[in-house]
Amino acid sequence: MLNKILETKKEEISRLVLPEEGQFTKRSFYDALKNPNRHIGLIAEVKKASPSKGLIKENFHPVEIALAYEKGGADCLSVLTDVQYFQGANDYLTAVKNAVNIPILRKDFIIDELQIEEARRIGADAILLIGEALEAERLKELYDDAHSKNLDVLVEVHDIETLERVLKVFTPKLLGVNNRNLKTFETNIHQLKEIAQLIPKDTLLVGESGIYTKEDLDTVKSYGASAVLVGESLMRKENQTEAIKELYG
Ligand code: IGP
Repeated sequence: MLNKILETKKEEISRLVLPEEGQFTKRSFYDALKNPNRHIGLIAEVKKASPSKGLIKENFHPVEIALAYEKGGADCLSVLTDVQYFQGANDYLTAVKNAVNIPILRKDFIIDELQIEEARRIGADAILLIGEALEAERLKELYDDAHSKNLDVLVEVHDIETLERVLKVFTPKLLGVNNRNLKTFETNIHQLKEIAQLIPKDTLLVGESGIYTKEDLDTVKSYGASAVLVGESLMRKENQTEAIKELYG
């Protein structure tokens, strides 16, 4: 699946036309997670659909969802911009940025500097870089490029092998462990346990995917995560403010 998505991205990049510069104030994604509102930080994801679950939210209104997340005390938001596989859009991110006051992660499959410039221009405060999608040296180049554009970076890995490959080259400030296996789509929150032990102590750890309950939250916290990234379980509820309150108990 990941390979298929990356093929699509290469094709998209070949015909990418950068949008006009927008007028946005940069918000620090990293600082927001470093000083979370609750005992464990929350990146709440605006997610309409996914390749594994299909359509998650009918009557999808990204700005309403984002405002409800902010009201519920989310520290940051993640907005899917991939069109083909996640039914996301750059316009959703820009609309959300203009509506809320918290930092926003552009959730997409970034493999080129052009996409980073695009992220900046549409109003993102941070980007995602996926360890399984890039050579570690290339990941570091894109990581540096994003920082030179004043964007924060969430580096995501799924397994220990990828983490070790990345750590040989550099130490990310923010590291996400995706509990979802991108080959099988299965999620296993215990994926974090072993990986967490290998993470340098100044790196902020984010547990991603497959988090549904307060127990899950407590489990990933006990494994050392400072924050979680939650999409589906919050999106499926009627009211996203209440959904966050329920999750935190
Ligand atoms: C959210 P979930 O299981 O709560 O909906 O997961 C987020 O972690 C997931 O959407 C995600 C993702 C990604 C999506 C993690 N890494 C990379 C697209 C690309």
